[in-house]
Amino acid sequence: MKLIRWILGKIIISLDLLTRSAPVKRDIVAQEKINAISEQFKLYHFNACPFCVKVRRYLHHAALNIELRDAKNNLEHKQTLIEQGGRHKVPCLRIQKDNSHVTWLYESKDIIAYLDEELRAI
Ligand SMILES: N[C@@H](CCC(=O)N[C@@H](CS)C(=O)NCC(=O)O)C(=O)O
Repeated sequence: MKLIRWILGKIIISLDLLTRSAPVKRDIVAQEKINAISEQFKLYHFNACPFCVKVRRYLHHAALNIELRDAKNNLEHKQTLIEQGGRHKVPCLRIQKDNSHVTWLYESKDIIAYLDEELRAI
């Protein structure tokens, strides 16, 4: 079972890398603005989780440079996600705007919709 999961994980990661679309191109000023906004977000993920792949593909295409935090192999990130997010479930987006309180957003579909809305509002 573990081996099958490992093989499936490798297939998912390879397919993702082989079929990624090119990132959108922005002028430097616009991209720097997006980079600054991206610092408000951290994506807790597992490398081979298909839902995480979906979100990472979106980030790649939208050229959103959001820090990825491995919540499987990095025990500190795993613990933080469980204690502060409330569940050891990925993907999960940690949102902290202007030193305000932290929000944890689960569900790949909701994360993409939220970030899309953020981009639209810029
Ligand atoms: N509907 C969720 C599914 C996420 C999901 O099932 N993630 C798995 C890893 S691939 C997970 O974290 N499972 C642990 C759990 O559900 O507690 C989404 O689209 O984000």
